[in-house]
Amino acid sequence: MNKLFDRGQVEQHNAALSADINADFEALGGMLARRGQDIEKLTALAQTFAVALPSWGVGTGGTRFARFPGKGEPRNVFEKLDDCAVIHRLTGVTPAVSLHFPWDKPTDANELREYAAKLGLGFDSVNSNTFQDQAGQAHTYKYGSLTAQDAAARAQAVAHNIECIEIGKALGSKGLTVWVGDGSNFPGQQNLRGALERYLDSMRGIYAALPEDWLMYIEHKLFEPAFYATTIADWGTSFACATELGPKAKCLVDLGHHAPNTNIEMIVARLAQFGKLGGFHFNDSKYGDDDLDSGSINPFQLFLIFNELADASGRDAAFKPSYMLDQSHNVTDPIESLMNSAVEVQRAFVQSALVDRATLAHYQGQNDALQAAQALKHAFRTDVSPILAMARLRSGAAADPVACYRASGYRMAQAELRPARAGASSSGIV
Ligand SMILES: [Mn+2]
Repeated sequence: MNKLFDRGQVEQHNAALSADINADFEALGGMLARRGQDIEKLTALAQTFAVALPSWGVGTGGTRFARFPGKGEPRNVFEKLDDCAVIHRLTGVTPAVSLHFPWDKPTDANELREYAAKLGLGFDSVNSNTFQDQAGQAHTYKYGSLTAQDAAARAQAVAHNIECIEIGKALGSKGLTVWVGDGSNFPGQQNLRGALERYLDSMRGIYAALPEDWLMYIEHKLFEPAFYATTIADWGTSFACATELGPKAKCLVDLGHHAPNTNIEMIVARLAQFGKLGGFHFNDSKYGDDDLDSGSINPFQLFLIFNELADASGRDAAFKPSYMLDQSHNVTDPIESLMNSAVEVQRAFVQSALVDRATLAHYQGQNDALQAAQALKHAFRTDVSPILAMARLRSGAAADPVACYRASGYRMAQAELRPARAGASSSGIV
């Protein structure tokens, strides 16, 4: 458990850094005031930010070639929640966890819900898994799940999603994220239209089981594991299916699920315009679905996405897509990567609030492309770290989450408490 952080360690850590943070905060506040911006408002805004954690992210991910697990990795869903609680304790921005079934399937949902509540955690949307076969499963997903030719395999996949909803209801979740790897590896292998018709038919069965106050998130992905044609490959297909299914179906944008150089911020603008932007899986990529840490490769893209979200929020105060991290940590301590990534996404959120929208609109109206671009760059270049640190201090989190975590010895303590067990940890990337 995270008792380590209940012994005044965070307070001691913060006390040692608070003078420096106050000085940096004051200096930045003065600079922002000259631009007509209020650092107190920005800090209060930073404190409203939240991003959910993926339960599968607290274990080492790995690639299709190998996995090199670290010490003290969580071996079950309770230990995953323990690690998530540490991340929230130190960053103050990750109050909810997204579970993946059957990996995280509880024997007693109420027990799990109470356990999470004691840690100060809630549950974000739940995720189904029909991209691999489970032990003892009657029908294989080798040739697809929701789109399978075999009606029994499709029915099994629908039933699994409905079971996910039932578990999610017991946990207090309000959404189901559906990603399927269905598709084909050869031209001609599948009738492309027929596969999507079967998908929609299956999804209608799942949609019918959604509670009134739930949303269904449709996650698209360009390719992999299907390397010729993926059934839900792009935002257009996702949008068409969400529209076909009804108002409770929305599109989920996983940043890594696009071709390199795709203008993801424009996809965000389109989906927001037509009321179908449900949420995000944040990560970063260089080549494909790399699942690298958020903001590690292209922080400007992350900023531009949040710039579109700020624009959408300005048009509709009720606009509130859900935010979640979805990353694979292969060479870092997953807790450190998730803390850092949560802060990087929060950083882009705060930077987007620095954009002077009236000035930007003015330059756009004048067709002054250079100054319009500079209006964005001006916000992006501003180092808002003192705002983020102050927000953490005021929220009771750690001024420097990674430094506080390292000083605590949490990982070494877990290595003692959690001896590795073969096959005990499920970890995957979607
Ligand atoms: Mn994802």
